[in-house]
Amino acid sequence: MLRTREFFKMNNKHMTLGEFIISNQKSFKYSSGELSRLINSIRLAAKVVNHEIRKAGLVDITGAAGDINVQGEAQQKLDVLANNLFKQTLINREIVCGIASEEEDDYVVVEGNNKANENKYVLLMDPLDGSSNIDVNVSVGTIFSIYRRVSPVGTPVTQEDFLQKGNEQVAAGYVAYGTSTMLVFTTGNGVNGFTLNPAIGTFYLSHPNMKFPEIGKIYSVSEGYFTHFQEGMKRFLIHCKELNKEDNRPYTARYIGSLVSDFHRNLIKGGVYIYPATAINPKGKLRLLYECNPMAFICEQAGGTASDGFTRILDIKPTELHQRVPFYSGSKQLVAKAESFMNEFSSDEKPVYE
Ligand code: AHM
Ligand code: MG
Repeated sequence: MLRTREFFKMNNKHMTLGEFIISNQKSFKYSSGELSRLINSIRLAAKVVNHEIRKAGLVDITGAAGDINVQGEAQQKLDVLANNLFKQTLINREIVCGIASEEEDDYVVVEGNNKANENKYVLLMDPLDGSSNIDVNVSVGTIFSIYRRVSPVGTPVTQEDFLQKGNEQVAAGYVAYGTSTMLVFTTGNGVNGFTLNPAIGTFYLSHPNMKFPEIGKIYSVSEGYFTHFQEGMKRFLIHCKELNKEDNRPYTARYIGSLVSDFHRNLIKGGVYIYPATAINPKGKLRLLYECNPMAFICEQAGGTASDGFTRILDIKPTELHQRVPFYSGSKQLVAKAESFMNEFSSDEKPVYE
C-alpha cells in the first residue's frame, strides 16, 4: 500500500485516463463522443477483469472450463469470464453495434434496447490472451481493436464490418495484467500507457507518447520450434546469436509466451517479437483480427514495424474472422533485419492473401 504522502503526490501529478480522454477527444478521428464512451467502457471492463485475475489464485477459477473454443483449444475459466465481462459491459452500455471475439465462433450482433442500434463502432478482441499462463501465475493480457462499421447504421452488422483491413482501425489497445495493470492504447495519434492505481481503481497516465527504441537488443521467438522454421527465420536466429561488436550482438533472448507482455517489454526496452510460420502451423498461430492488427496499429503508432515477414500487417485484407498470420513486430531495425533474411532465403514461401 502506498504511503499517504506518495499517494497524494502521484494522484495530483498525473492525469487520469478519464481526464486524458476528455482532453484528447477533439484529436480522435471522429470526435462525436461515441469513441470516448467506448474507451471508457473498455476501461471499466478492464478493471473488473483485473479484479478477477488478481484473485485467480485464491478461488478455484483457474483451469480448463471444459469448453473447446473455435481454434480447437481448451478454454480456461478466466477466458470465458473475461469474454463475458467485456461483452456484457459493451452490450449493457449500448456502445457498439457488433462484437467479434477470439472466444466466440461467430460475430455478435448487438441490438439496441428499444430501437435499432444506432452505434457506429464494432469491437474485436482477444479477451484474455496467453491464458495458458494463468495457472502458473504469469502475466496475461486483453487486446482490442475498434473500427467504424461499413454497413448502414440502424441495420444489423455484417461480416464485412469485421473483415476490414487493419489500416482502417480507429483505435486499438491492450491491457497488461502484470506486476502492475496497464492500459496502453492508440487512437491514431501516438501511443499512451496508463497504470492502474489499485488503491482507488483509477488509471493514471504513466507512459506518455510511447516509442519503440529504434535499435533493440531483444528477440522474442519460441526457439523450441527451430527445426520447424523456414530457412529465413533460422538464419535470422543464427544472426541474433553471432558475436558482432558493431551491432551489439549477440542479442538477448526473452520469451514469456504471452504476446502482450513480450510486446510490452520490447516496446519499452527495444526488441522484436516474432511468431513465425512453422512446418506445423504454416500460417503461424496468432489471429489477424484479434491479435496482429491491434498490436500492429500500436506498433506503428509507436514508431515500430509490423509485418508477416514480407507484407505490412495493416495492409492485409482479411478473408475470415479467425484467420491466422505470421507476426513480426517491434523495433524498426530488428524487424527489417528479420525481413531481409526472409526475403533472401524464404521468398518462395511468402504468404499470399486473396
Ligand atoms: P492464445 O490466444 O491461445 O492465448 O495464444 C496466443 C499466445 C500468445 O500470447 C503467445 O505469444 C503465444 O500464444 C505463445 O505460443 P507458443 O506457446 O506456441 O509459443
Ligand atoms: Mg490470444
